[in-house]
Amino acid sequence: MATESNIDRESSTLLPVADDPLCKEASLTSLDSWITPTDRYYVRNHFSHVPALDLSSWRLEVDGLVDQPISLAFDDVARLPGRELAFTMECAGNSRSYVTPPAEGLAFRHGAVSTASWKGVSLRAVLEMAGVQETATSVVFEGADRGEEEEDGVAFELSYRRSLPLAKALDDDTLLAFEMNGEPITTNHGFPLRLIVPSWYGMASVKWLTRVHLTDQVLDGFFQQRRYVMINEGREDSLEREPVTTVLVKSLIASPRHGEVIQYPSFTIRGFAWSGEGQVARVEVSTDGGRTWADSMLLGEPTPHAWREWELAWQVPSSGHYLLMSRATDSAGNVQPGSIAWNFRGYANNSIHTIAVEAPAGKPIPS
Ligand SMILES: Nc1nc2c(c(=O)[nH]1)N[C@H]1C(S)=C(S)[C@@H](COP(=O)(O)O)O[C@H]1N2
Ligand SMILES: [Mo]
Repeated sequence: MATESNIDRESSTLLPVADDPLCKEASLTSLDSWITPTDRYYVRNHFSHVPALDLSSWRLEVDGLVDQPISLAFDDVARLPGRELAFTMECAGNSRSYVTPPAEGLAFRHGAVSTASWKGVSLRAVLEMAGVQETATSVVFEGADRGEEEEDGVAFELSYRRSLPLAKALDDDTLLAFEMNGEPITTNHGFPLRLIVPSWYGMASVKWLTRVHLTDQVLDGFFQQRRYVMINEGREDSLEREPVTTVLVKSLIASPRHGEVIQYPSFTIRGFAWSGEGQVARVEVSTDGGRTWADSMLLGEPTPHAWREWELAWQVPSSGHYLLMSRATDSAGNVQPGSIAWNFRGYANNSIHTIAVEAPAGKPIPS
């Protein structure tokens, strides 16, 4: 498959989405390994300012409804019992470019999803050091990045803040991570410490973490109430602003890529599938635009928080144009839809991935 590996090499760098704030996405053909190498992992920043934090002066403040507010140095966190897990992180805005009619927000194609091995400590261990008071119901996380946003023509300065329900914060797999793929987390991915919230869309995993605040209030923050809420079609005053939380079941075809001229008569279609609501139970593939479906083979072992690779050996019947689709089902019975219910910001687009490929006329190329 010489041609295919050439394609992989050509497109292995991240694709630009925005320069300011910096946002880059993976190319689908570069997603050719279960763990995404850090230089191929998507980047989603909200501000121009990317904090360059100094390890010796950095502190993590834990305060609010706690028995004892604490201020931790990096080593105080790093010496707690370690925990490492593989987690597939997907931006809630991934695949937004394919929402119709077009939705507000950055034009991510399908590459705002990546998988890394994250090492750190359970957030729970740090919360227990401070002692969570009985009245606390949620935990607010603050990053060191600051910048401007604008609403109704009024500009204001803010930092990146998000809250989690206390029960989710106390989950053993909610991590304070300091290593990504065996190295200290890089500047763009949140050095020196970031939150990792498995099963939830990426916005929950706060980077450049400096403060953890226990509270009994609902956070009225910009990134909590104005962004990452579902604003569906309908009258403004009847809107139900449901928060964006758990990642919906989804699969992508990583190879071939859209528009590829494929080798045939046999071609291995491969990709990834994931769900925040359970394990991936099956991934079906259609090579005829959705008229018929075949079960792909799930590769490797299931893991609690990371995607599953799948493949299907396709016997291409003849030259021509083909529409390939993949459709995942999770263990909770959720199936990818043909299209999503439109929402104003185009969040959580988990509709079936469809690509067009061509098997050229002429002599089939033996593989
Ligand atoms: N402090 C801070 N944390 C943040 C963000 C941010 O802009 N600032 N972006 C969030 C969003 S929307 C996503 S999808 C992920 C992206 O993480 P990555 O850049 O490491 O891929 O980080 C989240 N955490
Ligand atoms: Mo995101």
